[in-house]
Amino acid sequence: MDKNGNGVKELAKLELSIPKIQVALYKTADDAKNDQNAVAKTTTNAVGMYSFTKLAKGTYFMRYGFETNLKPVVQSSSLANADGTKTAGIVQVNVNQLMGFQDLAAKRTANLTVTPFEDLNINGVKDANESIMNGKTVIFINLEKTADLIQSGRLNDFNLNSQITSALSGSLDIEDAILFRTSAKGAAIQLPNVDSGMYIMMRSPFNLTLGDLLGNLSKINALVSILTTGDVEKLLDDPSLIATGDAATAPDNEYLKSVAKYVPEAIRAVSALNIDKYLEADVQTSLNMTKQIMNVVSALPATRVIKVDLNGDTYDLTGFKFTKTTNFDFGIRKLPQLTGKIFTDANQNGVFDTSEKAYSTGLTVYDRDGRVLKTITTSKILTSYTMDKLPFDTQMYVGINDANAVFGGKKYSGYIPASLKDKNIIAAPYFSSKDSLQNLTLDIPILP
Ligand SMILES: [Ca+2]
Ligand SMILES: [Ca+2]
Ligand SMILES: [Ca+2]
Repeated sequence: MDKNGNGVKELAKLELSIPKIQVALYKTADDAKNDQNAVAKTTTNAVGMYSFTKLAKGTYFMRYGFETNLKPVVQSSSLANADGTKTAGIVQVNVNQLMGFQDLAAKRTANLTVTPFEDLNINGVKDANESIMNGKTVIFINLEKTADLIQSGRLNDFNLNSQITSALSGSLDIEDAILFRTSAKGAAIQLPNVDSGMYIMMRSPFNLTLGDLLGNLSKINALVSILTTGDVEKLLDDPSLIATGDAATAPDNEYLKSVAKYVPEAIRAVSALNIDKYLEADVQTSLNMTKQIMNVVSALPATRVIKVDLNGDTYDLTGFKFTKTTNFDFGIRKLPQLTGKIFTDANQNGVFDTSEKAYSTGLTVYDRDGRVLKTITTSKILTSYTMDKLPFDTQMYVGINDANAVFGGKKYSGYIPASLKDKNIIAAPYFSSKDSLQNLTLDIPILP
């Protein structure tokens, strides 16, 4: 196991052999690349040794790294490509003596599962009646690699257009530093073959939309600009970019502003960390080493700090605790909504009777400072209306735009802020993010 990734086996660094991994032998490089016509296949034994016997003299190609928790490292005997690069995981060997030795360098990796689900009872845990939400994007950031990406200027130069196909499917890799993944088809997101390192995983401030190429690229461009400059303007200037339609990104943009402030700070802080020491340290020590980063990240909602160690073991370090796990659940709430019927209450009984007609007017939701949070025009034909994507934890006031319309329901008699004194306010709903209530019914009878 090549802990330091230099392609050389160093016992002094406790780089031990890896048991029970597959090794295959081929006559040609092409066969090795395509895993076809293997001369022989074997598996390393309990102490990580393998052997191929009774071989005719000549040149062979060995391939390894078939396991999803193993990533080959380039070493001196790795297959050389035409452009001078080398292929990790395929090694060229010349068999011309009775016995030969060949070390194979590899790193342990982790297979992670990310589950965005609708957390109906907001306990942060996926209960049996709660389902995976499709179309929710999660960003997985290797802090060290991202710091390097930014410092070297490669992030600014990164050509997103070269990633067109994957952007269409809602997942995109900026090198192996920043990964975007979007849930689909009711399945959890799989992150196979994750290198050892320090990671943060967070709900994206936007969702990548299946098939929306240009939209996805501008969203990612905006996020790249946040990471490189801490500047949120690009995203805020274009509200369509941040419309996730759920509770991780409240309409006041607080989440986004925190991302812009704290993620670049965490990336800067990782540069001061001795990452090799961190990776070798036990979990408690690594927690202590990363206090500064943890402090920064704990200010971000819906964000995890993750350590994948040199053995591929994975720990969730969020909140200064540690849990060994490869599963990361992201509880999501749909934003609150108001629904009901708005109608001319012909018989003035305060309730809707089937013969009563729809009443078309503007309906507006204000906050206490008189800012418009949502406004709709109700239908001339259909009596039902919906005002969705309302904020949590905000005192709201519902007003009928038509000042002359007389509300025939139970009058709202509570406090009305000065800024709304001249509005036709009929109700004052409030949704707490700590409460599972997210739908309110408000029928609006209008006196004829
Ligand atoms: Ca080494
Ligand atoms: Ca739950
Ligand atoms: Ca009625």
